[in-house]
Amino acid sequence: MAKLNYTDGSEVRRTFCTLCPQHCGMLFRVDGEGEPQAFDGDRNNPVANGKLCIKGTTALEIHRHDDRLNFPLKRVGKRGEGKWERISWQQAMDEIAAKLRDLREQDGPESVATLGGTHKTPGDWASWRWAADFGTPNFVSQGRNCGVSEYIAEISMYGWDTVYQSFYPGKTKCIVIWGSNPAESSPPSFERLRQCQAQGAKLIVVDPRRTKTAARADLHLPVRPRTDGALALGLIHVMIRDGIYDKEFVENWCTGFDEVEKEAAQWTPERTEEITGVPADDIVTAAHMYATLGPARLSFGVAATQLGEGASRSAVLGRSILRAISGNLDRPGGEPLGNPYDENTFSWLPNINFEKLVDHPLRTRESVNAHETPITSISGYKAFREATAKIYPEGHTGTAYVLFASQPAIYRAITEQDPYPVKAVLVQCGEPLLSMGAGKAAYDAFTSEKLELLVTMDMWMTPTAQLSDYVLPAADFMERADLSAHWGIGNFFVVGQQSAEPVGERRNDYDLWAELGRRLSDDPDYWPETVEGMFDRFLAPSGKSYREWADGEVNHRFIKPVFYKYKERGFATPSGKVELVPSLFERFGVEARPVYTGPPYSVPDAPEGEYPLQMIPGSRVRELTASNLRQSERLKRIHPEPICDVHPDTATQYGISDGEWMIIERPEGAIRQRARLDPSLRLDTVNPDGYWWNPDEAQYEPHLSGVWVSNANAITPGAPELSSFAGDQPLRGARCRIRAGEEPVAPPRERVLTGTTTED
Ligand SMILES: Nc1nc2c(c(=O)[nH]1)N[C@H]1C(S)=C(S)[C@@H](COP(=O)(O)OP(=O)(O)OC[C@H]3O[C@@H](n4cnc5c(=O)[nH]c(N)nc54)[C@H](O)[C@@H]3O)O[C@H]1N2
Ligand SMILES: Nc1nc2c(c(=O)[nH]1)N[C@H]1C(S)=C(S)[C@@H](COP(=O)(O)OP(=O)(O)OC[C@H]3O[C@@H](n4cnc5c(=O)[nH]c(N)nc54)[C@H](O)[C@@H]3O)O[C@H]1N2
Ligand code: SF4
Ligand SMILES: [Mo]
Repeated sequence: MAKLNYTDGSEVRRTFCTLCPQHCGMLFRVDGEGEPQAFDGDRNNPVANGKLCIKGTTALEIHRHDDRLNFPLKRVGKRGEGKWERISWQQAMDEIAAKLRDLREQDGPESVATLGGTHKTPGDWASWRWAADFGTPNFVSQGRNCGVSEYIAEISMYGWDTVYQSFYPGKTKCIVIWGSNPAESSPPSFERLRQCQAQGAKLIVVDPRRTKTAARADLHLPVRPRTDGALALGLIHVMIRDGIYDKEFVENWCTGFDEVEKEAAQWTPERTEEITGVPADDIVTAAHMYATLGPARLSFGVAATQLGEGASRSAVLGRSILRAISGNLDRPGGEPLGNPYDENTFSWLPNINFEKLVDHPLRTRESVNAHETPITSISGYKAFREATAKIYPEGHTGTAYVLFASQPAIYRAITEQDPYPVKAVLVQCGEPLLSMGAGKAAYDAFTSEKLELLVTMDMWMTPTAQLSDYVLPAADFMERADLSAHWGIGNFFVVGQQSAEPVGERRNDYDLWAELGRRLSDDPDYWPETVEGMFDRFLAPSGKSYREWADGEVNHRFIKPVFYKYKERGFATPSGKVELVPSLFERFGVEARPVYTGPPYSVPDAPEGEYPLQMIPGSRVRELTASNLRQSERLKRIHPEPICDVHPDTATQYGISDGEWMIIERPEGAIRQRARLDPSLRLDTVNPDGYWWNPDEAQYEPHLSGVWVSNANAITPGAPELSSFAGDQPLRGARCRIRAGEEPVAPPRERVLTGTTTED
C-alpha cells in the first residue's frame, strides 16, 4: 500500500474508522507534507465494502478542529476552576507515575482505578494490560455497559459465545433483533439484515419503540421496558407447550431442561401479556416463527444488559436458553459459536496478560464490586478460564468482560472508602459523567478530597477532563498506527496505517500506558517502545509483522467459520453440555434459573405513584456516537438539540407540546430535552437522547459544558446494589416523571482555547 497514486506526489494510506465500533475500512489521500486531504471508504475492506456513514465523513473536521487538545495540562487552580499550566509529557508521566507508585506502596495497587469507554483500539487493551502489570483489578472499559451480563450468561451456559456473530443472507430464515436497533447503531449489520430479508428471512423486533429496524419487521413486540425476562419465559413456555423446541438437541446436549420447564410453566401467553404488555397472540406467533422457520439468529442487543438487578439476569438467561432449545447453536445461518483464534492468526489474551493480575505479588484484594457481584471477579475469571480451557486453551477471549469492575462501586470506593479506598482514577477513551451512568455519583467521586489523582486523556476538554488534575491530548485514529480485533471476540482482525502527523503533542493512547508502565513495571520488556512493537506481538502467529500487514496487499484476515464444533469437542462448560441452568452461576451464589424479577419492581427505584413513566435513555442515533462528535458543525446541523420521544397522549396528559422543551425528572435530578411526539411509542415510556453535553456552553464549574442540563445519565440511578449480577448498570427502564418546562440551563461558553492551540 502507501504507493504514489497521484501525479502531485500524494499517497494513499489505508486504515479503518474508529468513530464508532464498526471499524469500517477507510482510505486517506495524504499530501507531500503528510497531511490528509481527502478520504474515501475502502472497497477492499469487507466490513462495509467501501461505505462510510455520516459520522465517518467528519474525520477531517475532527482532526483539524480548533477545540482539540494539543498539549498536556496540569491543574494549578482548584479542581474544575479551569486554571492550567502547560507541561511536557515527560513531566506529566514522571509526576503521575510517582504518585501511583506512592499509592501502590501505601494503599496497595487496588487503590488505583482506570475508566475507559467504547472501543478506541489501543486505549482498551493497553489499559487492561497496564492494570495487570500494575496489579489493580479495578479497571473498566468498553463493554462494561454493553454486554458483560450477556457474555457471562452465554459463556456459563454454552462455554462459548455468539455475541459478535451475525446473520447470513440466504441461510438465516428468522432474525430476532431484541433491544437493539442496527438501523442507527450499525450500518454494516443493517445492510446485512436487508440482504437477509431480500432473500426471504423473517424479522421479529423486540423493542418498546417502533424503531427504523422495527419498521421493517414482520412482527414487532413493543415490550414494556425491563420485562424482557418475562417475555423470554413466555416464548419458552409456548415452545415447550406446543412441542416446537429441538427435542433431540435438548436430550443429547442440554442439562437443566426440567428446571427451565418448571419455571416457564407459569408464563402462559396471557400472564406474559399482563407483565410485558405484548399481546398474547403475538407471543404465540413469535415463538412459532422463531422455532419453525429454519435457522434463526437472536442477536445481541445492549438493552437486555442494561435493565438492572433481576431484570437483566432473567433477560440474558432467557435469551440464551431460547438460542439453545431452538437448536440453533452453531448451526449454519443460526447462532455461530465464536471460533478461537487459531495458531496461524492472532494471539490476544497472552498479550493482555490477565495471568499477571491473577498472580500479582502486590495484589491482595479482589475488585471493589466482587463481594456484591462475585462472578465478575478474579475468582470468576479463574472459574471461566478453567471451564473454557478445552475450547480456548489461551482462555476465552471474552474474559476481560468477567474481570471488569463496576463503575458505581468505584465511585463508592472513592467517596466512602468502602470496601477499601480508591484514591486515583485514570480516564481514557470514556466520559464517565456522560456515558457511564450514575453521573452524579461520578461527579461526587471526582470532586471528593479523598480522590488524590484524576487523570484524563481525551481529544477534547470534556466535562470529566475539566475536573481533572492532569489532562493529556489524545491522537485521533488518523494520527496513529492501528489494529482492531474487535476486543478479541470477532472472527476478524484489521490493521491500519497512520495517515496524519499528530498535531501538537497529541499521542497514541498506547503511549500513556507504556510510559507509565516503563516507570512502574518490574519487567523491562513488558512495554515495547512503540505500539507497532506491541502489534507485532499480537500478530506473531500470523507469520507477518504489523508493517507487513499494514503495507501488504491485504490488511485484514477473517477466520473461516466452522459449524457444529461441539459435536467433536462438546461444550466448554463444566459438564461439557449446554447448561440451561448454569453451574457457574450456582457456584457463585447467583440465581441460575431464569426466574423473572423485573417490574413490578424488586429493586428499590423511585416510587411508582410519583414517577409513573419509564425512561429508556441512550438509544443510538445514526449521526452521533455516545457523547462524541458534539463538536462537529456538520453533525450539529443534523442534531442540534437533545430530543425526547413521547407518545402524543402522554404529552397531552402532562401539558407538553411537540418541539417544546420538557423536563424529565427522577430523585437524582431534572434535565430538559425537546419533546418529539411519537405515536408508535408505548404510553408509559419516554425515550430521551443520551450522553448529551454541549461544548459551546460554559466550561468548568458549575456548568461543566452543560453536563447537568440535558444529560440523561446524570439522573440514572447509581447505587452499586442496583447493578445486575454482573455489575452492569440500570441504564434503561428507570422510573421518571415529565412536565413542560425548561429550567436547567447553562450560559454559552467564552471561547478561550486554553491549552488547545498549537502555539506556546
Ligand atoms: N443511558 C445509557 N447509557 C449508556 C448506554 C445506553 O445505552 N444508555 N450505553 C452504554 C454503552 S453500551 C457504552 S459503550 C457507553 C459509551 O460510553 P463511552 O465510551 O464512555 O462514551 P463516549 O461518550 O463515547 O466517551 C468516549 C470519550 O472518549 C473520547 N475519545 C474518542 N476517541 C478517543 C481516542 O481515540 N482516544 C482517547 N483517549 N479518547 C477518545 C471522546 O472524546 C469521549 O470523551 O455508554 C454506556 N452508557
Ligand atoms: N450511531 C451510533 N452507533 C453506535 C453507537 C453510538 O453511540 N452511535 N454505539 C455503539 C455501541 S458502544 C454499542 S454497545 C452499540 C449498541 O447498539 P444497539 O444494541 O443497537 O443499541 P441501541 O441503539 O441503544 O438500541 C437499544 C434498543 O433497545 C431499546 N430498549 C430500551 N429499553 C428496552 C427494554 O427494556 N427492552 C427492550 N427489549 N428494548 C429496550 C431501545 O428503544 C433501543 O432501540 O451501538 C454501537 N454503534
Ligand atoms: S459506521 Fe460510520 S462511524 Fe462507524 S466505523 Fe463505519 S464509518 Fe465510522
Ligand atoms: Mo457499547
